[in-house]
Amino acid sequence: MKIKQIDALEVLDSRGKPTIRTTVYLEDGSRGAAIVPSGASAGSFEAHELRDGDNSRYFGFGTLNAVEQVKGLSNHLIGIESDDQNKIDTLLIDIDGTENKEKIGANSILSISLACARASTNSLNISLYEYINILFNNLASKENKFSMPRPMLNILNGGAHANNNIDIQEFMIIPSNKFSFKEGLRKAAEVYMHLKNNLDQNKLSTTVGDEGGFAPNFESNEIVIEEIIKSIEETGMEYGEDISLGLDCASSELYKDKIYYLEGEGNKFSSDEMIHYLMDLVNKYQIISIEDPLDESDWNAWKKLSEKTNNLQIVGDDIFVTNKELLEKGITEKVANSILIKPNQIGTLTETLQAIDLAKSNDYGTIISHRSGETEDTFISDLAVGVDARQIKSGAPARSDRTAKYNRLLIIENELYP
Ligand code: 2PG
Ligand code: MG
Repeated sequence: MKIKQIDALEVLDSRGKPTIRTTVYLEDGSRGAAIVPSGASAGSFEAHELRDGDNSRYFGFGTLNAVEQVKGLSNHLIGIESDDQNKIDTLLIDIDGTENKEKIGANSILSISLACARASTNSLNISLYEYINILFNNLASKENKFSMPRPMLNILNGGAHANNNIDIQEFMIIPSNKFSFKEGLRKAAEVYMHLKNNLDQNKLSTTVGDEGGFAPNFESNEIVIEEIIKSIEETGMEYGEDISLGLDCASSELYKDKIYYLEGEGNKFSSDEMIHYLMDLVNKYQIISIEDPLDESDWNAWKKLSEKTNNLQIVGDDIFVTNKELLEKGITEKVANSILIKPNQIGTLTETLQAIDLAKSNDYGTIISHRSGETEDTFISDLAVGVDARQIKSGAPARSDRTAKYNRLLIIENELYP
């Protein structure tokens, strides 16, 4: 159905910072809206996020320029078929004309791109995950069915997402894939509740970080891991069998002048020492997934780490930034074996789907991800199901910006497997 009008608004994300919400109106009266999230530990190669820089509003974080950009683009898009996602995204990329979308802003562009998909879905009267599946299969090298993703729930926050002394950014519990989504989520939520009681009893803070995980001070990463394993076992589950552990080290945040600074536990590591430290953690605690173990520029160390492991999931976030050229380089150089997918790192739905396809055709795992600055928008839940991504991370099983995604998945599961 043809696009009739596009409008945008400055709204707030879960950290109280402004972001952009765009609505696409179609000629048949349907409409679709999307709100774009935003990161704190953003990779330097991410597409550009347009902020006003006007310190008299929101400390410079305002998005009024982005809103104006979207309104200005309206004229170029009116009359185009909203389900011609490739044409829309290519047009937006061409109008911007820069390498990393710095003129119009990846936030402005993505808000239009996603809102077009939503509007088309509403016009066709199908579910968003079904629509995404059609789009994806049109460009993918293999046919993809729907699948419910395995959640990775960040229940303890450190790094740039909390003001505690923990260096590792995310400690994620991962329910076994022998469970349905609903069962896995329940078990993870029970562990989260139990961990809260344990922290409380030990007089540790139960306030939460950006992604809903607890954020107390601890002496070391090892103690955090042991505390989480204890909570899993005390909840009546078998660690490793029912629930496993994954980490996001967000190491680009720890790296300066070729040294990794783990200030919280008073450690300073070269790349080789960092690999050694992390592999010790992985082996000692049977960790199954590790994201950004090394800095985004430390490719040689990434290669070394990737060679060392067989069964470990090694996830590239800042190093790949959902960018198919960087992923291509990773595949050629045998770096990592999975990619974190964040649509706002690249800026259009089409490019996001292309990165997922490239990963899947090379047997790289795909994990659809939220940002630390989130909203009520649940697009990533439908994305995970529609592209058969198998995994999603959306923070703790708490706080509406996080649970909105898990709740949407409960609804989809109920629709697919009533
Ligand atoms: C990450 C993300 C999401 P941010 O590093 O994986 O958890 O954090 O959005 O701050 O980049
Ligand atoms: Mg990350």
